[in-house]
Amino acid sequence: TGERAYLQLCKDILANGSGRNDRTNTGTYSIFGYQMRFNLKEGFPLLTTKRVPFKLVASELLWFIKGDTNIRYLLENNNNIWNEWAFEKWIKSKDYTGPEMNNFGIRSQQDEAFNKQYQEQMTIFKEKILTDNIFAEKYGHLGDVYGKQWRNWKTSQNNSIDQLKNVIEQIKHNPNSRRHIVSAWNPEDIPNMALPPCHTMFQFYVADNTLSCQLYQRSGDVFLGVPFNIASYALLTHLIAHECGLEVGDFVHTLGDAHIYKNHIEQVQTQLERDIRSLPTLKINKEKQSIFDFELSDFEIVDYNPHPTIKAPIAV
Ligand code: DHF
Ligand code: TMP
Repeated sequence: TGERAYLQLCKDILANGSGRNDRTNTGTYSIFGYQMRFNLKEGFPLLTTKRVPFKLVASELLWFIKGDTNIRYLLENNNNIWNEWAFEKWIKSKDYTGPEMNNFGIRSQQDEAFNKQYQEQMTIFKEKILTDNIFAEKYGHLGDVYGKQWRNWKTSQNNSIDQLKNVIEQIKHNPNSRRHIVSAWNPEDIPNMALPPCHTMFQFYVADNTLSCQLYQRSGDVFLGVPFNIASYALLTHLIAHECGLEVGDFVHTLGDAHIYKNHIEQVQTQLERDIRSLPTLKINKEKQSIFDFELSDFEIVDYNPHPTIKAPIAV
């Protein structure tokens, strides 16, 4: 199964990864270039060797599909996975007057007194995003990230391109095309993104009435981010196949810099000791057709009995 490939990736990094410093100053072990294949017919690829929170994966994907780039929608769905990157823009702005928060990611892990202050400021920030429209408009945005590029890529002629809608039309009407591509990597817009896209571009492929998808991910946090990315693109492939009347095929996951952060090593070792369980199944509300109409309540994961959650700090 694909999960075996994921665990093998972890083993390969631990055995052969180069120790290198990184932007976040956490330190990683990393390898360059890796490919995993998940046959979506075998089941839905949520890892079973630790619990992966499907609701958070699904609400983040719906947020991309809506073309939204403001964390307010995520917070409304109790999804906190992008908070740090909006918070960072807030504390660096001239409107922020609270205690100094530089390098909060690293410091909150090392200094308990600082962590308490950070948690307080984060709570205030989240509350303001949820309740203050003007504040949310100003400080909830992450810049021109995924949703913007997928749905509303700005051209030099001041038009916009809906890459996701176009690719679905092409899959329906020109399935043999070798150009079913969506790119989030927009060099002109990189400077105003909170984080340059990690899942950079993806391609679809139709054969024998079956839809496959390949993702190129330039940078993969193998313990925290990658399990989400696998589940997210598997869900996207299911949704597009559903709309186009196709079966699901493979999800092919190609990674550039595949790394394990040095403060995730124990967690990975714990996970590697666990046995793989049978995969869950995804159920999609059959009343709905278009990928643009789905809501969180239209998906359900059944028969998911994973090993317990393993917590780890995220590198900011
Ligand atoms: N930065 C880094 N360093 N790694 C990432 O994976 C990452 N991912 C981002 C944004 N920036 C990033 C967006 N995706 C989690 C998972 C995915 C994600 C961000 C965060 C995460 O923390 N997952 C936890 C559960 C979180 C929760 O329950 O709120 C996990 O255990 O899977
Ligand atoms: P970087 O921009 O310096 O590569 O840092 C981004 C980090 O976030 C890196 O550890 C990869 C990780 N990441 C994922 O693994 N998956 C994701 O979906 C996102 C947004 C980030």
